[in-house]
Amino acid sequence: MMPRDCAMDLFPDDRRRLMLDPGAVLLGGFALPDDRLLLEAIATIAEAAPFRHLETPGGRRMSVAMTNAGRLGWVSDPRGYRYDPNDPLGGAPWPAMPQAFAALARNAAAKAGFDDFAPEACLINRYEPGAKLSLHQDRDERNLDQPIVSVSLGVDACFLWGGPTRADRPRRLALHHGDVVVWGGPARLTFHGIDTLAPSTHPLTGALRYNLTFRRAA
Ligand code: MD6
Ligand code: FE
Repeated sequence: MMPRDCAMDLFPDDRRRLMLDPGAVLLGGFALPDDRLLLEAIATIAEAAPFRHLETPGGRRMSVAMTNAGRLGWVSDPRGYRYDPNDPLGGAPWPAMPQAFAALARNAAAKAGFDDFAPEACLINRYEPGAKLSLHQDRDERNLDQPIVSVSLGVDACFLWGGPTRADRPRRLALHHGDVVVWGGPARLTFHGIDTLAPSTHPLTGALRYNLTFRRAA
């Protein structure tokens, strides 16, 4: 079940390839053929680098649990946001990015018009019912020429998709299991977030939603 008022839940034909804005494309169901493989890889990564609730620079515990794969991982703590080659829990390098992750991200980016996307960071978000991600820009990457590729798995979510300033009232777009959003060019710094996850179940993930975001960080 979607949150009551996630208005933009489109017909399948409309969401195969939907321009959200210049530079931002929804590829509905693009990751479906890989769903089980992706979820197994997430479980393996989480054995080495467990999901954890990071603290924001303002001292609040994030409701979304996170981990990373790849040469760099995104972390937040009271000192700020940054990319770190090592997991602060234990100090070891983040688990390597699985081949299947890199290939999916590259293919999705190419389909959206961004050739040769070679991500070095994969942030993995895990949402329980009640978790949310407030409106934000992804601007901790040094290379803003590169897009971000975002993969949704599990329970449906309502994507809040704003504009270039925090004051732009966000539109609300349903994201389903297997959806991929590619975000770059003129849309790269668009404000966005995820509304509070409603209680629901998915056959492969139970009550949870996972999101992979692939970035070129440095
Ligand atoms: C999420 N996604 O879908 C959170 N950021 O769980 C993001 O914050 C995001 O979907 C940049 C580009 C695409 C995204
Ligand atoms: Fe983001």
